[in-house]
Amino acid sequence: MPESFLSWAESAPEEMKLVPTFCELCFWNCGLIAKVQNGKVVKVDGNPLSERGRGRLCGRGNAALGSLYDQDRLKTPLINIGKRGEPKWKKATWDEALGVIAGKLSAIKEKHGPDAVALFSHGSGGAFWKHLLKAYGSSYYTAPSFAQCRGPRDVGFTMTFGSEVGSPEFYDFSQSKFIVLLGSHLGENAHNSQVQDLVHGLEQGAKLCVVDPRCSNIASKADYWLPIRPATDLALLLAWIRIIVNEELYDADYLSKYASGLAELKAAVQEFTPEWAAKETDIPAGKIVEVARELAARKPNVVISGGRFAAWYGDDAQRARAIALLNALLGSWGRPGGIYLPAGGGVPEYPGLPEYPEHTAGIPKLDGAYPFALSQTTTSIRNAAITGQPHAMKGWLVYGCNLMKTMPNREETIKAINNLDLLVAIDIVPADIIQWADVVLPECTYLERHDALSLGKFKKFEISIRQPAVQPMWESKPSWWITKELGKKMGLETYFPWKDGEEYLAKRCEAGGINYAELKQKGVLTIEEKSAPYITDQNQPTFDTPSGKIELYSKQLAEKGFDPVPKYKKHPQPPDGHFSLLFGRSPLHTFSRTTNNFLLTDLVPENSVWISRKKAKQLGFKDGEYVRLQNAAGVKSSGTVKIRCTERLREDCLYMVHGFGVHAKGMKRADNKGVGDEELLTGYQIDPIMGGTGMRLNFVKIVKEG
Ligand SMILES: Nc1nc2c(c(=O)[nH]1)N[C@H]1C(S)=C(S)[C@@H](COP(=O)(O)OP(=O)(O)OC[C@H]3O[C@@H](n4cnc5c(=O)[nH]c(N)nc54)[C@H](O)[C@@H]3O)O[C@H]1N2
Ligand SMILES: Nc1nc2c(c(=O)[nH]1)N[C@H]1C(S)=C(S)[C@@H](COP(=O)(O)OP(=O)(O)OC[C@H]3O[C@@H](n4cnc5c(=O)[nH]c(N)nc54)[C@H](O)[C@@H]3O)O[C@H]1N2
Ligand code: SF4
Ligand SMILES: [Mo]
Repeated sequence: MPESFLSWAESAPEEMKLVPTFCELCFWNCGLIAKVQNGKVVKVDGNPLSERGRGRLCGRGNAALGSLYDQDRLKTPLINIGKRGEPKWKKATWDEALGVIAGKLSAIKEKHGPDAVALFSHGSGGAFWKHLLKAYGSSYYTAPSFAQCRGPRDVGFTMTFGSEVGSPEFYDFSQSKFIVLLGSHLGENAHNSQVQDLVHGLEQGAKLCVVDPRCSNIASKADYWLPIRPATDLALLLAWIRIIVNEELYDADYLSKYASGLAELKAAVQEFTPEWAAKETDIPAGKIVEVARELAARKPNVVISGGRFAAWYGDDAQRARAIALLNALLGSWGRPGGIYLPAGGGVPEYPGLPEYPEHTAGIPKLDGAYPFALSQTTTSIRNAAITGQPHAMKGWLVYGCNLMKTMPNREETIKAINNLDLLVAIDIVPADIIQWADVVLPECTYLERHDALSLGKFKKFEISIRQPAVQPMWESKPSWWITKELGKKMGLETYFPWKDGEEYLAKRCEAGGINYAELKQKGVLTIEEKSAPYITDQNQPTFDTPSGKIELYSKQLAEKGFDPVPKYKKHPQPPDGHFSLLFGRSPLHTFSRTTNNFLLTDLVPENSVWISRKKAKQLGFKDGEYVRLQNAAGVKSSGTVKIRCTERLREDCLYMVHGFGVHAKGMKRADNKGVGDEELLTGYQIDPIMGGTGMRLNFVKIVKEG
């Protein structure tokens, strides 16, 4: 037993203090209660008041102490006096580090204007950085969680229903009678309450169809597992739409009230017969028809979900639209067991803040080429940094994003970074991106800080508070403090009037009529007033599309030269000797965020590459053998990964979980463990509708080590 533990255990135990806050080991933000004794967090439990977890935490959430007490954490601000990518670190005081940043940001603004600076952000503290960026005068706020994740889905649904499907998603799984998951491995994707809802729905007798080239954990519990040929999901979806339309299995009353374009939709899908789709997808025509009829028989209490990660093949907004169309035809939007209508609600910003400076007039938009980008894309910002077009891009603030691992084509990211005058990384551990930063700022972890509120639009509106369970360790600081101090150095102090994180939260609550003392004590407050999740005579839905209806045929897409009803496009299949590279999530890790967490690395220290047992035998590979991977463009993985032979995968695919293959010496447990899928994702295809990057189109072979 380590000595430090003994000395702690032997000191007179103080009374246990309970601090309600919320988890940041992923973005579900489950409410938790930290148990604190003698100045240490000794355990975390789920907060029963939180709709996101309902008293439970997932495996990662339970491992909070492994992140908090990770000795590899960033401890002081750092300034790189070496080269980018081969850093030599000089420890700096906060005053010195923030001074360097403020100086560089002012110089960039003077020479190129404020729009030459962008913020990449993922996580709750990002709100303070966004505020700082806007006060500085830039509007370039971006995140890989849009263009490299759920952006295409949000756009596909917005084109159809006029609104997104939400995050957390408005899926009413617990009351569903039929659930279809396409490329979504819910359960391994461990979004807490959503997994609970799915399990509850199945217990109540919901039928489940999982479309996945891999027999995922959830596929193993399904009534139908359809092992689809990768990159052909749209063929299956269009065939299902055709069956439902031709056999009039749709919800006719619902469509006549709320939708437009049924006749045009019907005409557009006639070529997509089940027999045609069977050839594309490898799923027998009879099965395609059977599932469509079973699904339609349970309308409107159905959800068809394409998961959250939607950046697959570059025509992803259209695939998402096909999924939205199926939900629309079966009347699931606004119905029990379908997609519920989220509660309204909000909390005002801190009162009395000055207006942000006007956005620079006449400056060309970075995403101008993608007419339906709902959010700024990372790739356009990267391109601007590489080319200087359509305007200069010289400074990046990177908050909680590990861009070296989360944007496709690392070479392009490096090229862009090398053109910058400033890269600031705000992180908690010395992750891959840190090696490319000029200045590194150590944020304290979520158990040590106040943060922006987390607002949840569930059936009821929910407000969660983050508050420190313990004091920040070493020199680490919360974002509300870092941005305030940086703001001061840049002459922006009027934008940061709060005394501290607590006063910031208390004032916002006061402005919104929310009892701060109660929030602080309970951790989560639920507002019932605006709750009306289902359509009734008194509760009619509104659709924020140009026509005010659900658009089965999209005029706005047609007007911009896109298909008003999705059309199928054949995607390349693997060349000889290669496999489609599939990737997903480890239930016990969040991307690379947790790969150094000592509680989780004990359980899952590295990833493996799945291959069908038959193929492995043919190619002479053994279970447990370490190999390298090489993509069709000739790029070889820098590390090695263990083979896992399985019956649960198509023969033309390989599968691995994302997050491993960290290359960061300071992260001792994670460095060089396993292989990162991103090293092999050199190819990507941009969605012309919204700028998302399809990344599932890379083909890979296995090469013997040595
Ligand atoms: N534990 C854990 N949970 C997480 C996360 C995490 O890091 N860890 N991350 C969260 C985030 S941000 C996201 S976006 C979600 C992502 O979670 P999901 O939305 O569920 O999506 P993916 O990770 O893309 O899903 C991977 C599955 O898609 C299958 N697949 C691959 N190619 C194809 C194809 O062409 N067609 C079909 N039908 N299936 C295919 C793979 O075999 C795999 O089973 O997970 C969230 N939840
Ligand atoms: N190749 C490939 N690329 C992908 C994906 C994939 O599966 N494969 N998935 C895509 C998806 S779904 C998404 S959502 C994006 C996510 O991509 P990103 O937005 O880049 O997010 P993460 O990978 O979560 O970034 C994690 C970084 O945040 C740091 N961090 C953790 N906690 C804190 C904190 O409290 N404060 C601060 N300041 N930093 C913290 C971690 O140490 C790490 O460096 O990636 C996308 N890109
Ligand atoms: S799902 Fe797990 S990791 Fe994500 S917020 Fe909830 S407990 Fe934390
Ligand atoms: Mo994501």
